[in-house]
Amino acid sequence: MLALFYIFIGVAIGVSFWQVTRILNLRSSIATDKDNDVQGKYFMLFGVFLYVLMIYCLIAMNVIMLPESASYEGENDDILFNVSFWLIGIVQFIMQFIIAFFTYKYRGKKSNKAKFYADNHTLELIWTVIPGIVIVVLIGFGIFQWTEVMNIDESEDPIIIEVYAKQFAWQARYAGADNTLGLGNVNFIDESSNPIGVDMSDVASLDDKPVTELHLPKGKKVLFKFRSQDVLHSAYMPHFRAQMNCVPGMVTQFGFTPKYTTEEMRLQSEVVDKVKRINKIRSEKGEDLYEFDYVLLCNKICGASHYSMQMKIIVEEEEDYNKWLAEQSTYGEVINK
Ligand SMILES: [Cu+2]
Repeated sequence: MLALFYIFIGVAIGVSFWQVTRILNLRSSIATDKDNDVQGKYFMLFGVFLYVLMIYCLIAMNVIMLPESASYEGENDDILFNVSFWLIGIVQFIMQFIIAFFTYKYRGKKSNKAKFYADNHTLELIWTVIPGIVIVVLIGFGIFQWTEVMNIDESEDPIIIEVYAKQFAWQARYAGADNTLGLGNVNFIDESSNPIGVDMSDVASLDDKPVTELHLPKGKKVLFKFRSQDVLHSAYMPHFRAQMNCVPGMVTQFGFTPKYTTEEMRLQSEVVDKVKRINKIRSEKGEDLYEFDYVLLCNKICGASHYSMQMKIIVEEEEDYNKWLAEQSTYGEVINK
């Protein structure tokens, strides 16, 4: 398939060069009605080709889209995405036809005379006001959604987790029994005993729990706070529709409420189909089979091993989550060992 694509690109570049040389020859001649007729029909054909390509992409590429949002807040992201997608899709479907058809309909003819048509206030009002209203509604909805995931009310007691980025790994810290993260600063970093620079003189640090895997309880609001040690990273949790830059020298945040446990998500038909497709490719290559897991990725090209910045996320029932969390050691316990 890729080879076919390269051949297509090669042919397209060749045809472009050939056409450019033909344009240079045209300087000495004028296009006839027959030329315009042929070019107009070619353009209509090109329009049909675009429709076929678009419909093919819609069907063939739909399978690589993410499954349903695994967070309650992400549902609004999906609504916004779908509304924007269909709006743009319908407008472009109509415009594509108008561009192709009018190019043919008004092709050059010796007998035609151009009409002088300066402006039309009604038309201009329509195509300014309608897109204006649509954009205000879409952006307004986006701002509402942004506020919902950014301004988490800490008095409502969300679970607070720090996600720490550095080239090229994620680390995380749970806020412990007091649900307050101890202070952190790069000056406290010690690669062997304190890799993420937690301030051990802050009493809030002692019950914090460092972990290498994220566990989240289903149905409880989680507030993530991000730090970066070195360069810009971006914490991306695609299944929850969440992404935030991790910026050295400052703390950024977002929050969401997980909707499905990992086990529930594995049973969803969209996920089952996706896993089947991936495993078909993997087994053909003789690779290990894949099992669905939520994942935290880095979505900022932060260096050579950027792609290896991944952390597994497990969403489970609250009971299992509490059990797992109780098994994790606090900084205080680690120091006293
Ligand atoms: Cu990164």
